[in-house]
Amino acid sequence: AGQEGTFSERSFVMIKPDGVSRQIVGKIISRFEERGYKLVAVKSVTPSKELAKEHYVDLAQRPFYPGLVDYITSGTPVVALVWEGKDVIRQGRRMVGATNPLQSDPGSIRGTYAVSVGRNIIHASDSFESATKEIGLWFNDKEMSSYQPTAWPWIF
Ligand code: RTP
Repeated sequence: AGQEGTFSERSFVMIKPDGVSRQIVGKIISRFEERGYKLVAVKSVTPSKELAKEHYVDLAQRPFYPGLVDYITSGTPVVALVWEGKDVIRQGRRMVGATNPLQSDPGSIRGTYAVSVGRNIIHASDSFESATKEIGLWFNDKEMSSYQPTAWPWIF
């Protein structure tokens, strides 16, 4: 996932089926673009059970895991994204907000759009290790673009 702590750091972000169904994909993408992050990869995917289970494998023992997998594989697509830029992993988590909407900052994405922990709109990688694993799980190298946004010299 790029180099941790550099401008090439990358994070995996997924707009979950509720975000797609509620038609706020553009608003969410805009937040990352406006912050200055570079869109490196984007696709709409209707995840298989296998993909959803592997993505959340660390939560396999949790009681909410089966419901979580059902939610992600509802049949409505998700939008898989890779964003690049300075501190994008930690900053992305802050922009997304706390998992439980009761704790998410009102200015965050979840704090703006979500009221239920089980329907919280969006996922973002929580560490460099997770980002590396998730980008590799959802994308292949050919799907990742390399370019320099014209705004970058003024942002970073
Ligand atoms: P995510 O992985 O989706 O970015 O979420 P997160 O790190 O903020 O939270 P995590 O603990 O990894 O949980 C993953 C997702 O599982 C669902 N969840 N449901 N008590 C519950 O019903 C419950 N707890 C978690 C949420 O969709 C959460 O984002």
